[in-house]
Amino acid sequence: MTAPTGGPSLPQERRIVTAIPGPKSLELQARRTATVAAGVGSTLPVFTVRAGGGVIEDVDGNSLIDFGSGIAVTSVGSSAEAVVRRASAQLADFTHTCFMVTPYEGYVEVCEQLAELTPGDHAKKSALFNSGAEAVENAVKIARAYTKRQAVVVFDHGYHGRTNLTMALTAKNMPYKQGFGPFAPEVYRVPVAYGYRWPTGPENCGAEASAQAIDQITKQIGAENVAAIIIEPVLGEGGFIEPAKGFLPRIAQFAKDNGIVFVADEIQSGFCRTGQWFACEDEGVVPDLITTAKGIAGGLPLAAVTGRAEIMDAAHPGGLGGTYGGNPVACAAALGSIETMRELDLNAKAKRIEEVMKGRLSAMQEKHEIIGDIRGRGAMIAIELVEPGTKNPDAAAAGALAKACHAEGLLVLTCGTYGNVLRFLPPLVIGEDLLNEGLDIIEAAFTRL
Ligand code: PLZ
Repeated sequence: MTAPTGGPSLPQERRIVTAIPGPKSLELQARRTATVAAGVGSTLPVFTVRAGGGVIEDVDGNSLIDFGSGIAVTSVGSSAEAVVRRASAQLADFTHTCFMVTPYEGYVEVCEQLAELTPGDHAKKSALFNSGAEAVENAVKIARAYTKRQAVVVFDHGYHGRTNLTMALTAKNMPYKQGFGPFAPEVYRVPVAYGYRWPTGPENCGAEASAQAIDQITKQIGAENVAAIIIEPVLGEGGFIEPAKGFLPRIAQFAKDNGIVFVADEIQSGFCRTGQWFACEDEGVVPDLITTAKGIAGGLPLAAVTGRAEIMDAAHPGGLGGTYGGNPVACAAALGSIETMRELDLNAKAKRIEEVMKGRLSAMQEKHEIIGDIRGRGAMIAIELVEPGTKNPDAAAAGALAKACHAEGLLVLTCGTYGNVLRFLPPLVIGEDLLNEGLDIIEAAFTRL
């Protein structure tokens, strides 16, 4: 791997000088608790002062290895040179005009890049927004305008955001939906091909799950009423579930045959995260619309809907937008982020991370029966923890392991419908030494558990 990016003065090392969190973080946490709403959580309340490459430095002088990338955002690192340079220059020129008032080139350039990078060689257009949830909401608006239909189909274990419509699209109740209803209507959930938990085994899963999903759509909703089918090509918050082979192409074909807009939500899986620009490329699926956010802009808030020009143009002028959507600083950051991905070949980096991680995790699985499944692609890798000898989810173990890693200065995240998945999302620019050191910490945590 080439040298990681990040502020040049930020040493790429793990350094633990206090308890985690340290005294200064605890002080800040007390202030935070007094003023920040309880509904906004934090995985690990160490307060950050600098971050870049593969590390996060806190107010107490600790340097943590980052296996989270701010939830799959800082693929190029949290202070990538091209992102900082381009965003700073843009900040000095102008911060905002509102693209709907007077436009600027950066927005157009990002849309050009999206047209080039997303799958398919059809004519494409994009619209830019601030957050992933907003992109998904707009994909639904566009699909409804195009099809003049209302129903939206989503999948078990799917996650699409926290706004009212995207809460409805999201599968898991706690913590995302509990107490926040009523939810938007005309949203229908069907089975997904979760190989590890499929009753007749992973070999049969793709065919059987797609047949079940299609049967439910046709019998319970009516294909002619469906505007959009929305799926994450690798399901993120739901547990890094790669739909069993055959499932995505079959569902995409069904959508095509029935005039339904097929939407790939690549907000977590996109932009080199899985070792390809977009995860749906793995099975050659070409979505009608694709939603992106997170990794696109190296940490600045930017999101997009990209897709077939005729579908994107179905919404009337003025029908899409928002004050800040496609903010010029965020667009400059996106151009810096995409430049970095190309220059450092971050797809190759992600594939190398997969190789290293899966090798080490497989060796751990041989010793620790609690590791039921290892899955994911590129630098989107997870292990599902179960009670030994069963497939009963062990959420307590996932929590305990994450805590043990945090105490040693490795930031890891959990996920999964059952809360029993440990997920690893390192920045793609992490050095291989740090990657292995992080895996050493995970291994030691398993041994101690
Ligand atoms: N679609 C596939 O992964 C965001 C959310 C974490 P926003 N995932 C992390 C949390 O607890 O809020 C996500 C995603 C997929 C949509 C979204 C929503 O993106 O930018 O958080 O709105």
